Amino acid sequence: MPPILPGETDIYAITDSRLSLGRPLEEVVSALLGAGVRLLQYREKKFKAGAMLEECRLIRRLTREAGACFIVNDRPDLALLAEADGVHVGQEDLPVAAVRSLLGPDKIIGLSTHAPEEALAAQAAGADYLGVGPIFATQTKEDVVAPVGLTYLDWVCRNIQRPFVAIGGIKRHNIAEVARHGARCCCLVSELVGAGDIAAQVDEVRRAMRAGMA
Ligand code: 3NM
Repeated sequence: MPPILPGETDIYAITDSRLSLGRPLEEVVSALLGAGVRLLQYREKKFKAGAMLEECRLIRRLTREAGACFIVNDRPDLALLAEADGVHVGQEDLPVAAVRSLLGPDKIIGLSTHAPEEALAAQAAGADYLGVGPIFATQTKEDVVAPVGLTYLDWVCRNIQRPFVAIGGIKRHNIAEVARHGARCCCLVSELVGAGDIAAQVDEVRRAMRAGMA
């Protein structure tokens, strides 16, 4: 199964048990995949490693069945053990070169960036895709930098050749604007895993995004 990068698919979903209305991970992930999400990241900051590995293995099974790409946040060890397609790291996590030496050339490595110099460095370091954000204010990520707004997104669209995903505070009501500014893949956390009806929410978000691209 070839890995799927941002830009080859429009929606990038990230798990977060704190926002999932008490529903089990399997229910949330199945709903996302059933709605056609093809790029999914596992992100839990406070769980123990053993519990995270079990959850990663569960997501690997579900994403494999659905033909979806599976990325693990921050933890190359878990990605290798669970046979994930790749890892997403932040500016203060392991550097891309170190993750590459662990994962080899075929796995996907994503890197969060918040400013032009970080985007250029991510590209030079060989990141396969860039996170671009936070576009708007978000409560979901702790210690997040101030919103970079659409200005940084505009800069990335003009200057970066790698695939990228816009992230941070993206909702149904503002995703059209993000798409209008050139994003072809958007990542939403609270708006998707926190929705009562996840499948309906994915449909609505997609519809709104397409409207912005038209
Ligand atoms: N990374 P929501 S913002 C995980 O800017 C993450 O790098 C960000 O959550 C970045 O869609 C973010 O609920 C959280 O605002 C996005």
